[in-house]
Amino acid sequence: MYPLVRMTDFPPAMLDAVRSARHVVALTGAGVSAESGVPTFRDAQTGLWAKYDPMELATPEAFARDPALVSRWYDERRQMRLTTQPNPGHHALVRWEALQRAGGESFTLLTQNVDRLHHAAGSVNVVELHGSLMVWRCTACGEEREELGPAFQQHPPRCGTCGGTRRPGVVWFGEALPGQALEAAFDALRRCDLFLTIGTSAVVHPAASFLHDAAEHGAATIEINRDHTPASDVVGWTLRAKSGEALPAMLDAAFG
Ligand code: BV8
Ligand code: ZN
Repeated sequence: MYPLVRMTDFPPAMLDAVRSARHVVALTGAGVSAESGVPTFRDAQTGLWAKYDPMELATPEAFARDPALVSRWYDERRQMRLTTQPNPGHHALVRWEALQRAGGESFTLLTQNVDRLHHAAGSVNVVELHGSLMVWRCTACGEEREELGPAFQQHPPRCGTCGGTRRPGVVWFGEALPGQALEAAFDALRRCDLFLTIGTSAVVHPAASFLHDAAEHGAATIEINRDHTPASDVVGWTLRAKSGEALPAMLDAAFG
């Protein structure tokens, strides 16, 4: 049986772990952006995309087979993201990072999300494990640009410098995570004394293994998720709640 925590009575030991942590690492997934209106990665696709499996589309093979289709899918997600705002869960993580830094401690935000809502909320030390939907990279010369404008006219878009084909700057299934991101993640995991897994189904690797790495180094572990996940059975505490409610409530209970 896993240690299910209700929002009304946070265990004192859990609040002590939050208060006393010197190196906090928070791993976030699509559930943290859900309350901003961004569909989670595994939510049933809607409309035109209902007949596609995101696991199929988020691959280099899909882009090679039908670059226009995959470019359109990502551009639609990019357009949708431009209409969204960070939610109280994002803002609570910004508050927590500021509290840690004010106390000379550290806070590392490892995100699987590609929507840059953590940046929009004001998080500083963010490690994008799976790249970003808002950045598009030329497959020929490698030029990268953050795209905050209207839908592309052409799918896939062309590089302004060399005319090459541009792709979304995300990490697809079967692609290696950026070396720098992995290095930053492992460095933070080695030092962390409190690890949180928030709004992620905890099935995508290597991010899903970070909880085990942290626990191996003796970190206390907390999950915040609306549903049960494989992580629920191994964490110290699991809050069955929405991150936009649980994070602010937990910080208020711990820090006032
Ligand atoms: C790699 C970008 C090697 C694109 C994504 C070991 C074991 C098994 C498999 C593997 C393994 N190692 C590698 C693999 C293969 C694969 C993998 O993990 N497959 C799994 C699925 C079986 N991994 C890879 O391919 C990785 N690459 O390892 O490369 C390599 C090395 C050298 C050289 C070459 C290769 C690459 C993985 C990255 C893939 N790209 N995204 C895009 O976004 O389109 S992953 C994708 O899934 C998203 O980024 C998403 O963030 C991520 C994880 O999903 P979640 O964030 O968890 O979202 P999900 O919808 O699943 O869950 C949401 C959760 O929130 C749910 O639990 C829900 O209940 C909860 N929730 C909802 N609302 C709320 C909430 N919780 C709280 N509050 C709420 N309001
Ligand atoms: Zn180019």
